[in-house]
Amino acid sequence: MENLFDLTGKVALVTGATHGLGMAMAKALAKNGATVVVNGNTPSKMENALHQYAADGLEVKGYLFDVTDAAAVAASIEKIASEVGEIDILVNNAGMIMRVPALEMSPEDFRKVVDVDLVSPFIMSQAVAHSMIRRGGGKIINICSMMTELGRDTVTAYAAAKGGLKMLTRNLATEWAKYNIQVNGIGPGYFATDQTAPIRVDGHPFNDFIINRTPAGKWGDPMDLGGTVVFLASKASSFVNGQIVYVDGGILATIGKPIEP
Ligand code: GCO
Ligand code: CA
Repeated sequence: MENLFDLTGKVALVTGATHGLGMAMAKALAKNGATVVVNGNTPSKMENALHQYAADGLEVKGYLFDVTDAAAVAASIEKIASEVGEIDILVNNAGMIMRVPALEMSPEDFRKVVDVDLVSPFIMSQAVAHSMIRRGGGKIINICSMMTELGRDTVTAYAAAKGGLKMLTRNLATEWAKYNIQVNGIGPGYFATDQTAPIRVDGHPFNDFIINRTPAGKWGDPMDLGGTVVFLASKASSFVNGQIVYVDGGILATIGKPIEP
């Protein structure tokens, strides 16, 4: 029987994949046969990341560029096409968060978060779409968040951007389905990464809150995203379009439970 999840012969680009969830997803795609291109923005982080991939026996290619810079993106996509191959799978993972009360947040900071978390997935998607259309299809996967559906104190800009990313996903799916491009999203719950390190420390009220709020009773392991990203990147999902798959240990299914005294 045909393996619907096999990614052999496909080129996948994962943005912001020098660490954290991006790295875990890039590894999952590589382990399932894809040729993986890793994007980052900091040379030292990229160097360190390439060592980590190699330590796992994975040969990935690293490209440094700023995903918010449309000209840099266009040039890099062209360079990747000639050096590695045209992109079949794009994972828009690069993101940023600022935890600032809404009353104190400057418009400049708000714009910065929206630029990285929402505008850049648009720039990236548009940059790969032309070649996907020419070659008969492709896969775009936008990394959303619990904040795509839920609010939380201090993350106004992030929530606004991640909510917008859901509708970017649906609208690109609407416009590009006819080209056999599937545009879907993954909404990770709370994962043990650098981004959540400041709020994950033992004894921090937020740490207890998340564990209590998550039916699975724990922070996610980045590798828990592997199956979903491979599914959405593969033939297995060829009629799945415009969906956000939440990988959250059950958070969105529940109102939560009382805190035990
Ligand atoms: C926060 C967290 C979240 C997570 C994740 C949740 O401050 O609440 O950092 O934003 O990073 O996106 O899905
Ligand atoms: Ca190919």
